[in-house]
Amino acid sequence: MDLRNGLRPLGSTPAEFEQDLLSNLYYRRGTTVESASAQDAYETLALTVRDRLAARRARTAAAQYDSNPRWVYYLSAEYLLGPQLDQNLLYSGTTDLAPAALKALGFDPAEVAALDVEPGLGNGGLGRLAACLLDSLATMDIPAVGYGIRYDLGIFKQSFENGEQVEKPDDWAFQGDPWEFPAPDDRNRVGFYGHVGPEGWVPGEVIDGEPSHLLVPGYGTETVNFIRLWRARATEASFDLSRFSAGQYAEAVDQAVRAENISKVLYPDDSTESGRELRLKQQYFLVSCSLRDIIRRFRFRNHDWAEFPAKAVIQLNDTHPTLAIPELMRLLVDEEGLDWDQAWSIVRQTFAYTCHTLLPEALETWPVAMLGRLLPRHLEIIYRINDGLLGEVRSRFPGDLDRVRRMSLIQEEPERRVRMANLAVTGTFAVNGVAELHSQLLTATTFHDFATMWPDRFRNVTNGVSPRRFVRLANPGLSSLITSGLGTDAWLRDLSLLAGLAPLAGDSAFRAQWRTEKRRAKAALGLGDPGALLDVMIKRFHEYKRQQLKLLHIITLYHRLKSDPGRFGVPRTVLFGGKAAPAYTAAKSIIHLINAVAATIAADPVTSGQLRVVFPPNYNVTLAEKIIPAADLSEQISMAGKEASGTGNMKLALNGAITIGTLDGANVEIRDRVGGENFFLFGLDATGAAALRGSSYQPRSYYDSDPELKAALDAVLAGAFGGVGHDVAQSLLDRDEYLTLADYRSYVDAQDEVSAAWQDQERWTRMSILNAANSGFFSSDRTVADYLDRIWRATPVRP
Ligand code: OAK
Repeated sequence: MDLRNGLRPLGSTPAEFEQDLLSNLYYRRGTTVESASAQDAYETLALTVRDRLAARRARTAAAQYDSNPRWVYYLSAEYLLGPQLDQNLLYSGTTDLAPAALKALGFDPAEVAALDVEPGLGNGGLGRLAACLLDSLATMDIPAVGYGIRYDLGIFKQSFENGEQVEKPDDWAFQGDPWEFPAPDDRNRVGFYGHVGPEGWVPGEVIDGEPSHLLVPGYGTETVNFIRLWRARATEASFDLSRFSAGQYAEAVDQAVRAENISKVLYPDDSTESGRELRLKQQYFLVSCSLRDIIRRFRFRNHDWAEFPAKAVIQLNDTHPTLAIPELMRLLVDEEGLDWDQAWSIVRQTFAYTCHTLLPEALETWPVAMLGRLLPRHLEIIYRINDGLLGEVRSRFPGDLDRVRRMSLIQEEPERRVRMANLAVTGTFAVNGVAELHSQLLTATTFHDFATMWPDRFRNVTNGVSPRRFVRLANPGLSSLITSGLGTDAWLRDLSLLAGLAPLAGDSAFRAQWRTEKRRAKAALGLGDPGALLDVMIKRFHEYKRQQLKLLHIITLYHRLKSDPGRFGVPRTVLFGGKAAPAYTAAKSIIHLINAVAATIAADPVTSGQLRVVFPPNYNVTLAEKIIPAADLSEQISMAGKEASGTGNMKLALNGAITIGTLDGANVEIRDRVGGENFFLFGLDATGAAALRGSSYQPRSYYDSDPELKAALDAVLAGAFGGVGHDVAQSLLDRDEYLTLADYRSYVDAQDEVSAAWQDQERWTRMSILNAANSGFFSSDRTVADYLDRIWRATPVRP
């Protein structure tokens, strides 16, 4: 089959693009230039750009079909793709054509571009990583498909009312999504509940999963891969026909409405387990639909099940899709008639698992009772996998009952629960952490028993970020400067070339241009004085990330300013961005206090021009792309041993921000590469932090012995910030689970070094350039290369 034949090539001249735009406006949007709204123009532009990618997709599919390669299948409950228009314009080479054509037809390109809505189908780092990896897979011509859920409502929209976070639903696709291709023919039926009888599992409820595709173009290559997102659809069986014919219409569709709830909403918990049955249903829904699709694709060209692992590697993005392991066992044993051992061998060669956390509370477990009710056959399979696992543990470590208890897939106390991480480790050939330190800590702590038994299963793949999105698209000015400095734009596909910027750090003319770009980005953010140091902390709110530590520093600066306005260091703007899970009270209190402190500082004339705190609401990928280019200082201040990797740290360093950070996650590797002299290090390391946590940590002793710390906390306790934040201060004094007070002095001292460094702008710029120059390692292309080498073993197919 040659899908390359018969395709009319789409034009790349301005006239052809304009013609296509016009034709799409008439024939596909069904309107005219005279009556078209900006929304019509936007949707039409999207179709016109999408068509160019679709043509490349057809050529990619043909080449991939011809070569019958090993496919990388990425299973993820979350994708934070970011805005699509800018990226698809760039990747289709129409960035200049599009605005010109829009103008020629009488539309305002800026107004049209502003209508692009980012699909917020993820919470934070895990979802954004998935998007960066797919970008790199396509750019590197690797046959890959991402599978996920098409949530009707994405991550909630955050606003502030009286400084407190308020959540509103994110109905991102209410206008329809012009980037999406619905594929209703590829529906799959998914069962839930019911019982296991002699004839096998008889589900008590069935629903359909209906896919749609989003194209994932590679940069600088023809390849276009795709993501397949599933939405739940009621089947005919969900409509109660007897009620319908009795005229009880609302009751008749009740069950159908409930069935479609499965893909209704993204759970807004980041790194915290929530344990609701609907979420378990979502997970199985994703897994069941995706595996059926993978098998259908396998069967297209192959016949022998033994070939399956050679044709498919399935990466589990954390434990959310781990039910894929018992589900593939069920399909192979119950539906395909393979024997258990054969099936287990296939499963064990097919799946790999990435762990994204070190927080014990983020390790998913499901009540045995709930799982057994929802998926009775899967629970049986999990028990049988557990028998095999515990048999191996007993024979390797005879008499070690405690080890058996720890490694079991079933936790017994206080309630019987299935441990999804243990299942993921047991059913895969590779388990990876996402930064060197994280991978080490996983084998030393979380998975110590498993790493003892199966040392070869564990590896590291340090995260990375897409230089296309987070440098080229986010920061076009700096990108041009980099290209002119290096004399090539090849760095966009080989980020190690950034090393060529290092000598330019010594060139004062280049430094001046670099500073100009930073100031331009700051001016574009519109935060006032672009001469002020822009100090940025952008990430989800979590106590382990320690936004509260940054806040104590701000209060300290404020106190210093009040006591001696003449002696203040350098003008600073501190910018926060991020959401808190709606049920995470402590994180929401920290948000409230930040806004209260920002208001107090803004209202006090003594701070004017010296200190500002800003907190734009609803931090998302769109906003990240505006903030990151402008940042001077990158706050990466988690308690050491808690942040698995971080990826914002990489994006900021690549854009020339200098990090102030602990030795946590990928900060360690950033510092190794950019050099200790270009990084502001502070605080306890992971060993020191664990030791202090394990002893009888007394936060109050730091409060008692440090007058500036005491003054900061006392001010909060006394209600100096509109009476807000008493709970935050009290919890720091009483418990301080994440050692904020222990690291306070070291942090404030490091911030004083930051201020001193800023006063020498030539030095600062050198440091900034060296951060970018030495961060080429943090491209997600390198991450994908590492996955290919250490886990996936797939090879490129070029269309
Ligand atoms: C979300 C849900 C469950 C477990 C982990 C997460 C998550 O987002 N983890 C984050 O993943 C990022 C990508 O690997 C890391 O950079 C972050 O450190 C980690 O918190």
